[in-house]
Amino acid sequence: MSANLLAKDYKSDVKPIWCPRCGDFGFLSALYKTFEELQIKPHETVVVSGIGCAGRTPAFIKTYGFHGAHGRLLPIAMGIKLANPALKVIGVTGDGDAFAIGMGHFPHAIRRNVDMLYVVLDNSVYGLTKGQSSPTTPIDHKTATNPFGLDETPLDPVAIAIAAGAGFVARIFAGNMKEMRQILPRAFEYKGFAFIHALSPCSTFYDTFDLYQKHTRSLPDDYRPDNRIKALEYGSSKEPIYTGIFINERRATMDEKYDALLASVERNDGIRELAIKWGQ
Ligand SMILES: Cc1ncc(C[n+]2csc(CCOP(=O)(O)OP(=O)(O)O)c2C)c(N)n1
Ligand code: SF4
Repeated sequence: MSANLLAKDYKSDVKPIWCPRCGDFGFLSALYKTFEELQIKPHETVVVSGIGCAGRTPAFIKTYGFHGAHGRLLPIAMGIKLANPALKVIGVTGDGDAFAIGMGHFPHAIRRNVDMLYVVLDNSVYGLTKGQSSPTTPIDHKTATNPFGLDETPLDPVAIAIAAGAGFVARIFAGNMKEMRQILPRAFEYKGFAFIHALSPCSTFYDTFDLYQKHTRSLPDDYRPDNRIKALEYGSSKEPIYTGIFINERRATMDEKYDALLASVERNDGIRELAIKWGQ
């Protein structure tokens, strides 16, 4: 690879096998361009995933990659970060993987503030297994597993991340390249757990492209990402569905806390002083 890497240099030899017009293409393209913009070093980067169509992402990128077990992206990412804190860790997976089988890990990765970027490509169904309902499927939507419509209330991933205390929370739409190009570099540069809820339509089993095109709107220009109540209000709005950065606040990361803990053990000051120092 040359010194100045281009977006195409980050493409692996494996061609995406997603369906035509799958939203995941738009996100992947924005990711390659962000890698070029930030000159991300492939040998210092690991893309981790769970299982699903979105979970295939690591195969298409020329960095280190880990296609993990269903729902276990976050523990794997945390292990990678603990083993080598110098690595840039990026998790990419689907809403079923993240918010059904893998949901138990989400608030705890936030609490630990694992220094990583976590992107959930949300198409509101299980794409790989042919369109069954997921935790973000809208109520009444008919799927293979709910032929008479769904009677469960969908989860709101942005609201959950904000309420759990995530330091960086954003939403993007895979059909809005300009905004993805603005938000992705900010998420990459954030130190701590950065969560991106990516609206990424499944063109085969639930094509929401026109719906999102019509109902998404960027946060107002005077929006400031430092107020959790405002973030909840905008983040959980259904009409319009806001895209942008809801929260951007610096907090001590898992590796910083562990470093401080080790130093404290050496000095013998105990955990209580550390908790006061972290303001928790
Ligand atoms: C332990 C386990 N249970 C179930 C499955 C079957 N399975 C594969 S992918 C998937 C869900 C995929 O949906 P999502 O995470 O939303 O990703 P998408 O395919 O829509 O991108 C399921 C249930 C599996 N692979 N492993
Ligand atoms: S099934 Fe849906 S999510 Fe999977 S590749 Fe096709 S369009 Fe994309």
